[in-house]
Amino acid sequence: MSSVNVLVTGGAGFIGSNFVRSALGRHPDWHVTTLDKLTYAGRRENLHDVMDHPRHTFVHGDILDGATSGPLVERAEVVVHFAAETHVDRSILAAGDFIRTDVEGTFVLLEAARRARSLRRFIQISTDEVYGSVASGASRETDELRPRNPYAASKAGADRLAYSYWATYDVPVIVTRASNNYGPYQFPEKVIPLFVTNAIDDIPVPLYGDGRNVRDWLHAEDHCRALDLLIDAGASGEVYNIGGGNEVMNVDLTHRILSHLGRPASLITPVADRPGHDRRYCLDTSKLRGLGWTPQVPFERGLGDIIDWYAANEWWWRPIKESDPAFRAYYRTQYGSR
Ligand code: NAD
Ligand code: TDX
Repeated sequence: MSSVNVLVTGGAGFIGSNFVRSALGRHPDWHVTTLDKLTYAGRRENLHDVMDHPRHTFVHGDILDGATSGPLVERAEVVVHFAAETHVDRSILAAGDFIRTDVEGTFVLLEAARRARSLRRFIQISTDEVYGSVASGASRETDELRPRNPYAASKAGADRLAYSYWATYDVPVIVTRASNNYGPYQFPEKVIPLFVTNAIDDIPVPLYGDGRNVRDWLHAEDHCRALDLLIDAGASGEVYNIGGGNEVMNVDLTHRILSHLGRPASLITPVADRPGHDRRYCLDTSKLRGLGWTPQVPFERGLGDIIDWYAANEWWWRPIKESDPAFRAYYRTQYGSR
């Protein structure tokens, strides 16, 4: 069987590692190459069970380094581009790496994609944050982009740059805009793993502002299934929203986490709001559903299972929270000396 060469950038991060694992399991004809810089968020442990898989190659490198990333793109039939700086709060503290990796890094990959001879799909992983805050209704793919924080703006830049390489150079780009993901191996700076791991340790969970901001939760497995479908059935030059359809207010999410773990509501500590905090995201997913996708993981079950996963996998998160100097320095900046 001849193999399909698939390049996954950022494959050692949260969603990327879930994608690499599911791709190797679902596609016996794929050879997957992971290209990852291993920033604070990228970890070999995230791929521990597939690192030595016979159809997986791991390359430690920076997408901005064209000498490394260029030939990998040129050899690929499918590129799934996850690599990015991804945490909104960090982008508010310092935006430089977001512009460099998310915008310029995407540019380096797209330039290589112009030269690629067998490339049939370039998936640009964008985000629902590019639409900005949505007071009511649901964002459609044709809606105006109004990103409101440096992370979202850098992703919007990359999103439109990728689109322009389809319109101008016929690179087979698809742009995906997913809602908030949850699942295993999510870095414990993001709300669900942060709150779950704090609660396990009986330490306060810092809820921003009035806690009434709304996010729409999508299980990483459902995200991966959507990407699989789009690689085959999506149309170049198109944008697809990927949303779980699970709108939850942060304060309700927090209560659910605490109650699942049998921890008291008194752990909830209101803290200063995130500057420019988007109130609500919500995606209209009818375009993707029209291709036959529906989310498979109900949020009630998925949230419970993922809380149990973090409880059972302290080997993964405890070293990050307790001894990773980058995490500790960041956490101190955000929340003081806890
Ligand atoms: P993450 O922060 O967990 O992982 C990012 C990965 O990219 C890490 O492995 C990191 O080492 C790698 N990386 C960063 N800079 C790099 C560079 N210059 N060269 C090579 N590798 C580099 O992120 P995530 O949450 O898995 O998000 C993955 C993608 O999905 C991002 O593009 C993000 O914008 C998008 N997205 C995320 C969510 C979400 O809820 N997490 C929702 C929608 C879209
Ligand atoms: O300590 C916290 N307290 C809190 O109340 C943290 C870290 C977050 N929050 C709130 C802010 C948000 O309303 O929880 C919500 C979720 O926050 P994050 O986990 O930081 O995610 P968000 O800002 O919504 O962005 C995520 O979804 C879109 C990802 O981090 C992005 O990469 C993705 O593009």
